[in-house]
Amino acid sequence: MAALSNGHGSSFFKMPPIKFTKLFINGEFVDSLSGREFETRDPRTGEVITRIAEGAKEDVDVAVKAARAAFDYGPWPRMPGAERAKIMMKWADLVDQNIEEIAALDAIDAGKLYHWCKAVDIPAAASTIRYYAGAADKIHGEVLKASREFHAYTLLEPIGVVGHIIPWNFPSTMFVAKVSPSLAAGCTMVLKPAEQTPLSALFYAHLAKLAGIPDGVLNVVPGFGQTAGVAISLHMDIDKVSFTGSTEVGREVMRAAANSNLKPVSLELGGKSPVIVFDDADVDKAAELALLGILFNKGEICVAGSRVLVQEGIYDEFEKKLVEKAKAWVVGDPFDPKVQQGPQVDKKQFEKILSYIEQGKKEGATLLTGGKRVGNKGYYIEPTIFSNVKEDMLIVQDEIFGPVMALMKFKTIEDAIKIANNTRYGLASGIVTKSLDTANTVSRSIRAGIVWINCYFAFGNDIPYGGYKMSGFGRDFGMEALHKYLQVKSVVTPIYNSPW
Ligand code: TXE
Repeated sequence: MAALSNGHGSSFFKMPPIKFTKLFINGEFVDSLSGREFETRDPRTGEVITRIAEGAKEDVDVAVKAARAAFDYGPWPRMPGAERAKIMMKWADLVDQNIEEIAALDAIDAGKLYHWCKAVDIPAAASTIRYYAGAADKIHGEVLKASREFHAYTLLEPIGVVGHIIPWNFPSTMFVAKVSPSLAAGCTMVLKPAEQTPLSALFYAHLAKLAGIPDGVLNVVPGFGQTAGVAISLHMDIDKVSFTGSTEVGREVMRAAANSNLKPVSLELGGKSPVIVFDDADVDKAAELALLGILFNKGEICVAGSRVLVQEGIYDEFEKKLVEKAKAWVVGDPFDPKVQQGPQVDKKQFEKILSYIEQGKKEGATLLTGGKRVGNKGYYIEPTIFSNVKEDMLIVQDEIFGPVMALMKFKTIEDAIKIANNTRYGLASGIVTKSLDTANTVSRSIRAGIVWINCYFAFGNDIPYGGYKMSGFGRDFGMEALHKYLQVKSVVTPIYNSPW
């Protein structure tokens, strides 16, 4: 396997300027009240990039106060949607003007491929902002003909102050997926980025201010889950929490909401998504798709196709091609344009993945390729494929969140559906077949929030995204996401002497 440049030795090594390291509250960058800071590290080397102001409960309180005042008295929720849209469009333009810098921040903070971020993630972030800006003046209720005696209509109102808690694997995508629909709805908010990746969130906040988003509407409080995160989910003055992260923490967020003010929560959690390849598939293309399904973003994506089910007629040929392709996959410095996979985000995730690989070997699965770290610096891991796995093995049931695939053989369509649904998760799924009947039958039988037929990772601003089962509930993207941040109010008035 080609392991390319790894860390400081690389001629591609870049360090963008770090301009924002403080909390963003009420339109200003401020120190934390405790004066504490934490380190954010470069996963290429494990070295410290910079120190960031560490928000905790008291800082969340100040941020919520600012967001509450901006909601109760400020212009944002009261503006006509078209005015909010104008400001959001300007924000999107500023994102477009700073693509390279934001892409570099995500690459050093999260180990993401710089050229991919530059070409896809950051332009897509701007397009997500524009999508919801376009919705801001199209939020309306319905007129209801309640009865002969009453006339009624519904108003869609912003839900209030929103708490967003986001993870580190897609710092830009997650930021705009949460912030844009809630802004369009007229909400104000406090967002906590993941402690591993605070840099781009602060940059987006700076651009939001430049665009004219009023002070207090968008507050960004970097910090840890057990302090700042808990303070958000327990807060009595936050009206809704939108969370993306692990299933374990999702449970805690829901419990905190129940134990405080019963705020509604939406949870986008883990996954163990199946990719099902049928005998009639083009084997070469299917192997390529399945490999991308697990290796894209180093497997750090909640919809990773981590279980690959292949029908017996093509299994041997598929396995051979898959392993060949995995061996040719290029791991290395995420700033190098030839590289396909950068380092895992941090030491904790790196060690978690390696320990699952050991677990897989212990459980008796066959290691077809990979299984080790790459190089001796940073958090790089080889593309890893296990075969001869059993459905109850931990590597088949648990979310590994790394470049580790479990490959399985099946006989009939019924077997495939049964194996695919044998998981506590239900986020995504993929089907590779030329048969429309097979695609239709399987897509209706899979208990997951998205089914990709003859494609994978096909995302779009208007495609809702979220889970069944323990993958959570609520949807990001699409108009579904906008409605998470709206309340329905019914208004009823009597009508006298109407014959209708
Ligand atoms: O997640 P956490 P971690 C999965 C993936 C990964 C595992 C652990 O399997 O290996 O989770 O990753 C904040 N109250 N996913 O530990 O802890 C935290 O600060 C409130 C899948 O990084 O769930 C961060 O901002 N907030 C996932 C966010 O929650 C808390 C993406 C996510 O961190 C908190 C990431 C608490 N008690 C990990 N504890 C996906 N669905 O894409 C932590 N946080």
